[in-house]
Amino acid sequence: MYVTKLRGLPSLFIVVLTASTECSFGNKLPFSSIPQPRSLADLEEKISTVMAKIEELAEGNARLKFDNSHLKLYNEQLKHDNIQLKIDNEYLKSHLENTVEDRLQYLEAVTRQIVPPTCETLAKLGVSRSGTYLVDPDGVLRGDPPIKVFCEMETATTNVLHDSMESTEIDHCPDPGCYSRRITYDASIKQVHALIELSKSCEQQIRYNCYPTAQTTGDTNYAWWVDRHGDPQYYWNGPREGENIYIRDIIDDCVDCIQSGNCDAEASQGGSGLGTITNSGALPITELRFGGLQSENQKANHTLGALMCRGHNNQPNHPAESCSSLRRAGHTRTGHYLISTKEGRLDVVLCRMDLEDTDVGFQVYTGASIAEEGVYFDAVRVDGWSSVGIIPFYFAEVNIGNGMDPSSGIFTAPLDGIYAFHFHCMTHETVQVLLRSNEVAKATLFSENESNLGQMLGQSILLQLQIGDQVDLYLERGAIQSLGTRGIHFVGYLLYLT
Ligand SMILES: [Ca+2]
Repeated sequence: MYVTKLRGLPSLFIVVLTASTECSFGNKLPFSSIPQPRSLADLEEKISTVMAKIEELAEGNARLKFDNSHLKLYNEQLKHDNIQLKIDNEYLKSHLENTVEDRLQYLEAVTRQIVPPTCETLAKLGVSRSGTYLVDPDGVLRGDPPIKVFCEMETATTNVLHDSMESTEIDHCPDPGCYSRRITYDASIKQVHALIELSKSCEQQIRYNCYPTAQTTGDTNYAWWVDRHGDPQYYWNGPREGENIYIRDIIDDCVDCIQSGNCDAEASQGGSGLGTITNSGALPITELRFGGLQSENQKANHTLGALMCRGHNNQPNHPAESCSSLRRAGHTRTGHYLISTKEGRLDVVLCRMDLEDTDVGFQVYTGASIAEEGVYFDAVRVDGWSSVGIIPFYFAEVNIGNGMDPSSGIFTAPLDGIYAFHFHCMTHETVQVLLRSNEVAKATLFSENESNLGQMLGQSILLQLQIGDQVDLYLERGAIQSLGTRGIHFVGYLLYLT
């Protein structure tokens, strides 16, 4: 029994059981914990115990294997879930980015519809932080797109920047204007012009630093700047277009080393000047030209400031002359406006502010006009008149528009238009009076009165007159009476402008 059992054991256990060792078989079955068998039965019992332990361990191992395979599966699932989460995350990120981009684009589109024309407007809206802003001087949703400018809010100044604001050394060359620097602005020239027209004042500063240089001497214009029209300008300060204000006039201590014979840069004296061009009609400066730098010892550099515009070019007291001038005055809404193209009259026009000034249909005449001041007169005689010729009057009861000269009896049309005239007088004899326009008879008042009885005569007429046309009453024969009762009236008034 012992042998059979013993033979049935794996050889490993024989070795294990016969060995006396300090080694341990895991924590659960230390060899030292197995007591030496005292008999066969005792040995069988020990073996049985060991076998039970082995089975227990085998079961544990099987559970571990099972758990391990499940863990593997779970791990695979986690990996899969992780990949899916990454995909979801990428999608969400992409979606979020798209959403943000969409919203930014939307906000930008909205912003472009509400950008103000100048920094002056922003300041009026309460914006107080100086910085870079979008403005649209030539109008929202038309013309050129908005431009970026620097708004200096303390003075509500719009600064248009350009590529020549840093100090730039002038290249050596001897001839007048041989050095050229073209100025590129951070805005279209159309927007720059619109900004200038909207503003009350604009200016641009230029700083010129020099060491001994010939360009400040004599009467030769070695330096000039080019205005918005492409014309050279030789004044370096103020608004004085057409004058020669040499650059030396704004510079202190710039010695001519050629003329003085001292071109030693160490010994020479430098100078610096600052000029401010304030002629809005010439701005912006589009090019700088310098010359006269012959010696290596001659040095000069220029710094051109931003175009600075401030204030608002308020609508003048007199009526606007066109839709364009209304637009420059800040009107942006399409609608009917009054403009004055001829003195004394206002024409009703439709201004399509959504169109360009040059578009057909930008300014449409409606045919309706009104006189700035009416034309009415009532000339009076208090006694009769019997001399052949133009009938004069004592005074005018009403003379709005000052068309009538009572003492001469001549009415001069102040406006183009259709006028009404009426003439009434007393008579007791044969009489003939002509109503004339520019000495041409247009109507006749006639009475053949043999009875010598007093009569009241009258005549009315409508005339289309041009400015300056003259109308009078001409007594051809007979006499008219008034009997001291204001019996003679010559009345006229403007009915409609043409
Ligand atoms: Ca625009």
